[in-house]
Amino acid sequence: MTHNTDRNFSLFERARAVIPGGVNSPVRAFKAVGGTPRFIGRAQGAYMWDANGTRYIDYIGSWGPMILGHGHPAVLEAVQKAAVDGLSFGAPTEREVELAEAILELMPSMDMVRLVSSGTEAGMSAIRLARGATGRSKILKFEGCYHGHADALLVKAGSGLATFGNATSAGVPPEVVQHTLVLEYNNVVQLEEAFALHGRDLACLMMEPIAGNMNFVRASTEFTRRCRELCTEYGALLVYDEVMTGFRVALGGAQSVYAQQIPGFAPDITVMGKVIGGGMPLAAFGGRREVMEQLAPLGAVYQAGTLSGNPVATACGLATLHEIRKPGFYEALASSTRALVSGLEAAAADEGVPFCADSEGGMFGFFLLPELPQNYAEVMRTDGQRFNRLFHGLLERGVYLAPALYEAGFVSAAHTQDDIAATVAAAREVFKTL
Ligand code: HOZ
Repeated sequence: MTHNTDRNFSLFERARAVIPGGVNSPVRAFKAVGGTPRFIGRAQGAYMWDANGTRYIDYIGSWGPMILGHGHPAVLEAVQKAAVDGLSFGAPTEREVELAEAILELMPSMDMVRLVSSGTEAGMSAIRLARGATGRSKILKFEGCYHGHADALLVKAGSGLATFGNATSAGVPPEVVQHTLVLEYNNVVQLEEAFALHGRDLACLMMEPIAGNMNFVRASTEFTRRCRELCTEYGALLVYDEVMTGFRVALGGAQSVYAQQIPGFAPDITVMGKVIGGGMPLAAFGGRREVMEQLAPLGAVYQAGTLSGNPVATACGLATLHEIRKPGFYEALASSTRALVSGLEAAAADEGVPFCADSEGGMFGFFLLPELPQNYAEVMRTDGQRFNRLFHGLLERGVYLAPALYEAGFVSAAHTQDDIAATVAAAREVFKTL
C-alpha cells in the first residue's frame, strides 16, 4: 500500500496538524517503534479494524479495560439504556451506589470507595488522601512504576538510595517532586534503608503490585511482605495501584494473589481504573473507613469531579463486573493467557531467540531476554531494535501488540484458541527473521 492509498497515513498527517504529535496520549504515536499508528475504525470481540479495513488480533484491549473483548452485548445494552436516561447529572445516582457496593464486595481491603474518571485522577487523589490522613508530606514510589501523570508522581528514579525529585517531565517544578522518594523495585535492602532514614516522614508507599508499565514485572513475595510490614511499623499507608491489575489478574486484584502468599495481607488504599469502567472513563480509590472518612465532605481532604460516578460509565462498569463474576471466568482467561505465553516461549526457543514471559490472569508480558527482569534497569537491557522488528513483524501479520517494549499485554475473554494459535504461528515466522 502506498502512502496515497493508506488511510492510516493520511489520517496521521491530518492529526499531526491539529493534535500535538497526532495523538491524545503519547505512546499511541508509535514513536518508540516507528511507522504509522493504526487509526481504529471499529472493534468486535478480540479484533480491531483500522482505517484501511485491516483486521488485527488485539492484545492491548484499550490498555486493559476490554477484558470481555470489544462490543460485549450485555455491556452495550446497559450503556445504551443508561444513555437514554441521561448522560450526566452532576448529582448522586442509585447506580453509583450499586457499583460501589459491588467493588467493596470484591475487594475486602476497602470499606469505602470513591469513584472518579481516570486512573491518574484516582492516583493523585490517593496521594492527597494519604498526606491528609497522616499529616506527612513525603511519598515513596519505585522506578518503573507508573501511577498516572500527576506532577508529584512523574518522577524517575535516580540510581541509588534516597534520590529525591528528578521530574521525568518538563513543567514539573523541582519543589513539587522534592517529597517524592524513588527506589529500585524488588530491592528489599534499599527499602529497609529508606524506611530507617525517612519512614517517620512518609505519608505512603505507592506501588504497582505487578508493574505493568515496565512491561510485566512482579513484586516478589518477600518485597511485598516487607513493604507491608515497614508501612505498618512506621505509620505510612500502603497504596496499591491496581489500575492495571484490578479485576484483571484476578477477581480480587493482585492483592488477592499476594494475600494467598502472605496471610492477612492487605493494602491501606487501593487505586483502580480500566476494567472497573469496562471501556468508559471510570476509576476509583478506596480503603479503610477511617482513612476514607478524611475525604470531603466528611473530612478536610478535598476531592471532586463533575463527571465522577457518571451514569453511563457506571452502567458500563456494573455490566462488566457482572460478567467477570461468573463462575470460571478467570480460570478460562488465565488459561488462554498462559497458552499464549507458553506458545510464544516454545516458538522462540525453537528459533533460538532469547525470550522469557510471564502472566497472571489476563495480563502478560514478554522480554527478549534470557531471564525475567526484576526491576527497571534489568528491563532496560532489552534490545529495543529487536523488539521493534518483532512488533512490526507481528503487526504486518495482523497481531496488534502495544507499540513499546515497556507495556504489558492483555488477553480478553473473547480471544479464542484459534486466535492464540494464529498469534503464535505469526510470532514463529517473525522469530525466524529476528
Ligand atoms: N497509559 C498507557 C501507557 N501505559 C497509555 C494509554 C493510552 O495511550 O491510551
